Amino acid sequence: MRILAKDIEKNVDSEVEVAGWVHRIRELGGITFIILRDRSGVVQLVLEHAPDLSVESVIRVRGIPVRNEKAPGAVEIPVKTWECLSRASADLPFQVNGRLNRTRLDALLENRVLSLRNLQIRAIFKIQATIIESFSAYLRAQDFTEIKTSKIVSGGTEGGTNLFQVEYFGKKVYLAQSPQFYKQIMVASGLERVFEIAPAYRAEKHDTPRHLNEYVSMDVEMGFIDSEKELIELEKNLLAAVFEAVARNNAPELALWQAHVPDPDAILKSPIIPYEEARQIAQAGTSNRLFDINPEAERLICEWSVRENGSDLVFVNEFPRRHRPFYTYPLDASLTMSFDTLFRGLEISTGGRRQHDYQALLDTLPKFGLKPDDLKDYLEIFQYGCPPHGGFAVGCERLTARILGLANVKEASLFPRDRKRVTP
Ligand code: AMO
Repeated sequence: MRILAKDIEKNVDSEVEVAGWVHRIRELGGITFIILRDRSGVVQLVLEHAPDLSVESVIRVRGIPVRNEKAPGAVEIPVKTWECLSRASADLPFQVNGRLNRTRLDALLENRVLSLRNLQIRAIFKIQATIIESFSAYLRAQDFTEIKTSKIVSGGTEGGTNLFQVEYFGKKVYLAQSPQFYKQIMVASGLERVFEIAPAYRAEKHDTPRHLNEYVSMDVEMGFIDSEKELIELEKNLLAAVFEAVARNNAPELALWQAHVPDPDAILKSPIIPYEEARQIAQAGTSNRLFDINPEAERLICEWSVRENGSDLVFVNEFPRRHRPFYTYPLDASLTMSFDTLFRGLEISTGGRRQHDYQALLDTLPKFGLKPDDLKDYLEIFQYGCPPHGGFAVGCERLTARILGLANVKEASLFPRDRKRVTP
C-alpha cells in the first residue's frame, strides 16, 4: 500500500511504497540521492546506481525506511525497486524546486502546470483553501445558508461600465459583476441569511496589481439589520475566525512566505472611521490632493491604523452617496450606511445596508440615470415584503494576497484572467 512522505517516520523498518515527483537528484560517490515530493511533503530515496531519470518525472518506489540524521526528516528509503510512471521533459522553463522570486510573473502564469508544483506557490492555494473553508464554516455556524446563483445576467449591478457581454441564443446578456441582486432576493425569499462563494466578472480595462477580470467573490447578505455597523461586527468576527484557522492549519505554508496572520483579538478591536475623517487622515500623509479614498489613501489609512491602534484591519464607513451604487441605504441627505474594509494597505471588501423601501428606490433611480423598466426584476423584491437588510463581499484573491504579502493579486489566482490572458 502507498504511504505518504509525511508518514515515513512511523514506518521505519517495514517495507513501504511511495510515489510522487522527482524533486531533486544528487549523485555522490556512486550513490544517487533523490528527493521525492508528494502532496504531503518530501522524502529522501537512496539508489546504488544512477537511474535514467529527469527532475519532475513521476515515479513509484519500494523499500524499507531507515533512520539517517542527515536526511530531511531524519529518515530515508534505500530503494529496492522503482518504476517511472511518467517521464518529464528534461527541458524545464524554470527550476521548479528552487525559489521562484526572480522568475517573471508571466513565466509562472504561462507555465502553471509547473509553477504550481513549487512548494512556495502551492502554499498560496493551501492557504486559500483554508480561507474558503473557514469563511463558510463560520457563516454556517451563524445560521447562514450557502447559495449558488447564475453568472449569466441581463444587466449590471455595480454600474454599467465594466460588463462582459456574451452572445446568448441571439440575445445580448452579461457575465455577473456580483451576485448582489440574487443575494438580496434570497434574503427576501425568507432565508434571511445567505452566503455565496463564486466567480465574479469585471471587464476592467487596466492592468493593476489589484485587479483581475475574474475573481472569487465571497458574498454575505443578512436580513433584519438597522445599520452597516452590524455588518462590520459580523465581518470582524468572520475575519478573526478565518485568521485563526489559517494560523492553526497553515503554519508551514505561512513560514514559506515568512508571513503571519493578525492576532484575532486585534481584529475584533479594529477601528471604524467615517469616510471624511479617513480621507483627512490620509491627506495628512501626502502632498498629493486626495479627492477620494484612492489606493494611496488606502495605504496611508492602514499605516495610520497600525500606528495608532495596532490593527492591520480598518473599516471606513459613511461613504458619500456619489461613491456608492443606487441600492445603498442613505444615512442622511449626502451620506450612506456603507463601508469598505482595508487590510494591510488594500480594500478587501465593500458592503452596506440596502434600500428596501420600494418608493424610496423609485425616487433614487433617476439620480443614477436608471429607469424602473431596466430594473423590473430587482424592484419586484421590494413589492412583496422585504426586511431591512445588508451585506458585504470579500475578494478572495485580495485577502489571500494581503495575508502573504504578494505583490500582485494575480499570484493568488490559480488561472488568472487579465486583458491578455485566457490560457491556461
Ligand atoms: P465591490 O465592487 O467593491 O462591491 O467588490 C467587492 C470586493 O470584491 C473584490 N473585487 C475585486 N478583486 C479583484 N479584481 C477585481 N476586479 C475586483 N473587483 C472587486 C474586492 C472588493 O472589495 N456588490 C458589492 C458588495 C456588497 O455590497 O455586498 C460589490 O461587488 O476585494
